[in-house]
Amino acid sequence: MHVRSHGVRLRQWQPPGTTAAVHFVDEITLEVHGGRGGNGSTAMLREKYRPLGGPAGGDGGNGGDVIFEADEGLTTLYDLKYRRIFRAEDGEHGRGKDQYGKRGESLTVRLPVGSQIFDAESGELVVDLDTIGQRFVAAAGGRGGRGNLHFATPSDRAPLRSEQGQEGGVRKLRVELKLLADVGIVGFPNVGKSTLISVISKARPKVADYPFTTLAPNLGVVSRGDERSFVVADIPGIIEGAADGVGLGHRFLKHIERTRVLVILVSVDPAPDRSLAHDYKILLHELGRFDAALAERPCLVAVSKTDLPEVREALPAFRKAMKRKRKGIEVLSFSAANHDGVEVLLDRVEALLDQHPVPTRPRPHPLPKAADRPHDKPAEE
Ligand SMILES: Nc1nc2c(ncn2[C@@H]2O[C@H](COP(=O)(O)OP(=O)(O)OP(=O)(O)O)[C@@H](O)[C@H]2O)c(=O)[nH]1
Ligand SMILES: [Mg+2]
Repeated sequence: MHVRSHGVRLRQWQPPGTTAAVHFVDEITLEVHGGRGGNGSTAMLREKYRPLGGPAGGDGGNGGDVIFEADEGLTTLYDLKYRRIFRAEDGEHGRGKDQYGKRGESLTVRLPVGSQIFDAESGELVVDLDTIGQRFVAAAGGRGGRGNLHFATPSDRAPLRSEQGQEGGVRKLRVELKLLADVGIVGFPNVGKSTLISVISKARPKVADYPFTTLAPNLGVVSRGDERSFVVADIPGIIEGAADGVGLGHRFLKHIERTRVLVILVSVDPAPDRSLAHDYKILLHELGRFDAALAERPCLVAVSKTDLPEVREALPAFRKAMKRKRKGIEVLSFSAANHDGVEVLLDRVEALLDQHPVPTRPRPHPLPKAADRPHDKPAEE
């Protein structure tokens, strides 16, 4: 495909059949600036009948914080891509007549659950927003300065002293999204991964009969009964050589790195060098090349499109081969077209999830309340 950029013709490779640019971004760097604290005021009360009313300069308000919040409704960092600096509001300056400045508004930045925040300079992991609703103060606001009414002493009843507000915290951070899902669906292009997720959840990814229809991960919530649900991720197709960048490469495998269970989908493809057993082998090999732990992840193998006669014909030989080579791995089959076997597949996924419960993560710390934070404490005399 050719595109024009600044009048220059550029050659750009895209997977066959794709045209749309993808609004999926999984890494950004940004700067967060806490609001500056307002200055304390130096003022004397002078009223008509109280000429020596004393110091009356109020405190400056604290600057607002920049707060990150993990939002389950987001699956990409795209919305933040073009906004590099996030600044919370400054605190107001204190004024005369004992008036305190207003606290600066905090700025809440919503990030997808699974966003990991790193210090951009040291590379150190600052926080992993892996829990829905988790909040984290990325940059604290500066403390407001005290006004002169705090500095009166018996010997100095009219102090001219007040404090400047403090600068807010500033940090350069890198946000890397690794989606959080319970189940990852992996397979060659066109095997019906997106069709499956559209049948078992409310997700409606694009489905089409050409490879690389899916260009970015999709998440779907599978509800089972009233109480139970799990999150499934459909990622772009994997092909031989993905580790070397063939097709869409390995880029999206990181989004299933944190799943508990994989469903490896295979189906019959007209390409001459492909077979169910061949595809399965390649997929495991590519998973292992990306991350050895991923190839070891508890998994189910499922053969899709069983409504097609050629799939049904290929099934017995595949089952036999799997029994020989991979004892203990369950081979299921289903058709997303007529829903045959879909419920059984979900039962088996659920059972496997039960065997591999979520590792217990410590609950995130609640945000400090205003009264607990040093710069929010009432100024000391
Ligand atoms: N007959 C039949 N066709 C199916 C079934 N499931 C999916 N298909 C068709 O297979 C083609 C590919 O389906 P997708 O769901 O887009 O496949 P995918 O694995 O997501 O493909 P990529 O996103 O390109 O990796 C589409 O034409 C679907 O209609 C099925 O159960 N039976
Ligand atoms: Mg797809």
